[in-house]
Amino acid sequence: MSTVDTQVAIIGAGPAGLVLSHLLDRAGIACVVLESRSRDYVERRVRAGVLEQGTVELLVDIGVGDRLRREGLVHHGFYITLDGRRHRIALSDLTGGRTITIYGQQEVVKDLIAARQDRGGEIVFEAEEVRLANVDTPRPIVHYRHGGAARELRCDFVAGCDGFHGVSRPSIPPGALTVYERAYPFAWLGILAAVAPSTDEIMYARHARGFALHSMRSPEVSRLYIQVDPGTKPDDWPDERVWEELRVRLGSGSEGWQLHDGPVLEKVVALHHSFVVEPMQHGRLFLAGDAAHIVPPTGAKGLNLAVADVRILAQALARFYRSGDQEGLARYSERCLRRVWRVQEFSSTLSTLLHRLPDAAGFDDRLARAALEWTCRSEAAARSLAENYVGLPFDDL
Ligand code: FAS
Ligand code: PHB
Repeated sequence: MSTVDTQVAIIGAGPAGLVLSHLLDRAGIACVVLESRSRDYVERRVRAGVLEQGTVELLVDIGVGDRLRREGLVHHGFYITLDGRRHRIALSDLTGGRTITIYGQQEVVKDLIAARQDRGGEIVFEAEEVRLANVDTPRPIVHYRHGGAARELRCDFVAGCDGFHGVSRPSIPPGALTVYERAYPFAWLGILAAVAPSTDEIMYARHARGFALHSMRSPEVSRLYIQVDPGTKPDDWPDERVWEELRVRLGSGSEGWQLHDGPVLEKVVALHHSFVVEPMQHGRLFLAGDAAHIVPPTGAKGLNLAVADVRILAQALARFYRSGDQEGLARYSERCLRRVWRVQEFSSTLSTLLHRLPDAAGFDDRLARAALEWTCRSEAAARSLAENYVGLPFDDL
């Protein structure tokens, strides 16, 4: 049995765990990241694509922003198409110049891992059978297997950054957590396509046949989604059927706009789910990111919320190691949850407004249409949408 001592054990090398490792390193706090998958797997996993202004500023600040600055697509607005008519939400004009940046999550993860390794940081990939122990004592232990051998990581704190399906949250006694969740009666079928985006900014569409979204990853690669039933399998939708549905819902051919199709590189189905656990801490175990909360992807918030959590956690840990002051740690959950519920409310409302609801011709559908029309007409309503979409400044909440 090999035993290693550190200050903070970080479970998971997703955006939350990796950003935390950089922030702790900068504060002179020792940490080890344990990741169950291979480096290649986590660097290829296609997920988020929209970075809030605050997330970009933080990534630049920790010294992993060079490629992001070079290759990220900065957007000053996005479109909402309502039954074929396009409206632009002028994000920067409505928020005093704030922007979003399109840059794939896997690119962020690649940059974070490369920089961490360049700075001699320790990331253990393919760590198997990770198990947490003694998290309600001053010296938690993380047991795991690596290279066929049993290992122990002894630490002061554990950061549970292992996503929704990780081991951290389930290691907390059920009675100690309150779970809030909501399932949505729709899902997204998402494609990655080797074709130049047909729009200069992200385009959301509310259509009688259901939601559609045109996003991108680069000047050569498009990312598109359509609303489907939750039980849908990727093979239920042959490529041509996906493109045909996208053309209809996005209004290709109207207002002189055409959607260009191309080879489909990847096809996934993503469920819509809202989930929050309170508190986000148990003893010396602190949950961050998807390990503590899931938001429906409509607001493009998941990755950004994970970064906001670990920023607060790093500040609290730095304060503790600097002066022994535990107040930041004691208030970690409360501070994170203020932003988590703001983002949950925003993402849940946007999902309901933009998707075709089961009672498609009913009262709720009419309400959603009216709310969306108002957002496209009222500057005050558009400003509220824009402020939430670009991301509220970290210290505003
Ligand atoms: P992650 O899930 O990214 O990372 C957790 C890590 O822990 C993983 O690498 C996992 O392998 C590892 N792990 C799990 N169990 C472990 C164990 N037992 N031991 C060790 N390691 C373990 N968000 C957006 O903002 N915009 C989007 O467009 C968007 N699109 C999405 C599309 C899809 C299909 C999905 C699933 C999510 C999407 N999200 C999007 C949300 C997504 O970006 C998450 O919010 C984000 O990955 C959260 O980051 P982490 O909390 O770091 O969790
Ligand atoms: C994406 O680019 O994957 C994306 C963009 C906007 C969203 C969700 C996902 O709301």
